[in-house]
Amino acid sequence: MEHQLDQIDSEARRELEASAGDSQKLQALSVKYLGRKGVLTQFLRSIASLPPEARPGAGQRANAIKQRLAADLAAAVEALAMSGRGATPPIDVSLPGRALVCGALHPITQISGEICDIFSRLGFDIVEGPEVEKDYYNFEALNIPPNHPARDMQDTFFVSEAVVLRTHTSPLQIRTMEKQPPPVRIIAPGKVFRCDSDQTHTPMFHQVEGLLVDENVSFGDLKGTLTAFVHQMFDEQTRLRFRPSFFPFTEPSAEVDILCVICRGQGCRVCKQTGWLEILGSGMVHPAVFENVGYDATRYTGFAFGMGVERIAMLKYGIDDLRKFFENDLRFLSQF
Ligand code: 2NM
Repeated sequence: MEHQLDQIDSEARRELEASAGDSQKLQALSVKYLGRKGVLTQFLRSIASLPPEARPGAGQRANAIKQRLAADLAAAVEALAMSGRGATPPIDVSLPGRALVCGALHPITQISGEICDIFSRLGFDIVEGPEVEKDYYNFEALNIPPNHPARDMQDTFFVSEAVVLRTHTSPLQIRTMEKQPPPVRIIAPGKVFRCDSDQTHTPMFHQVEGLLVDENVSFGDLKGTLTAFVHQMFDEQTRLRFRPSFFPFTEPSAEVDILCVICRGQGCRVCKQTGWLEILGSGMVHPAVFENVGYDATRYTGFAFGMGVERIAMLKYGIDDLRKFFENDLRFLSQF
């Protein structure tokens, strides 16, 4: 019995020495001696059939051999791994690095920034303010009467009777005029909210509105400023037209159309066969608005305008579905 253990021990050590540089051989050795059907495991099992007085000695001896072999095997595997030749393949320093996945600005943020940059260069300051507004700033001060359709529960998110989610960024123009005397040249970008949701409307979208007030500001200044904007935003050749319109806060009012970017004026589905695309609303600030903020309407005049950022982005990039901006599909977003 003792002789058999000695043989197992010396054989195992001889094999370990021969396998030291090879992780597969070391693994096989571990199975051969220590595995469930391994040599030592089976020897330990066979002890039960020895005469009782022989069992303790044989058991102790076999366990000691087993433990030493396990420790030596572990040490050999560790040494191999440290040498870089083991189970872990050596590092290939010539492999190209992995590119970092880099975030980017959302296309709506980019376009909103581009619009603001154009007006900044024309001398406008950027102002921001609350998305939750008093009814006064969102409607009343802007000359929107209590029975106006824009005030309908259907279109406006009410927080309480006198507080709403702003439906445009014009409240910022009122807040700015309340705080400072003319001249005023500001641009107000931000989120706005309307109780509306279908193919072409989302309950939240982005607007940029602008306001310029001074002495002797004319409709010609409005036309020149917005023409300069359109030529920088689209391209220098873009044709545009001013079409009479109506807003409660401006008089006279005009909407600006550009020649359809899809059909170049021939008439198509996108421009509904008109050859033109509406891109913004504008007008000369209504004297009633000046009165509400304490400006002298006999001394000052001004123009204002507003545009939807999603709409500008769709026209500029030829995107046909507004909802793409809100789905956060990186395959779409990373194109910009
Ligand atoms: C528009 C169109 C026309 C506008 C007017 C004002 C204010 F405060 F001066 F009265 N802010 N924004 C305005 C005028 C907005 O958006 C389509």
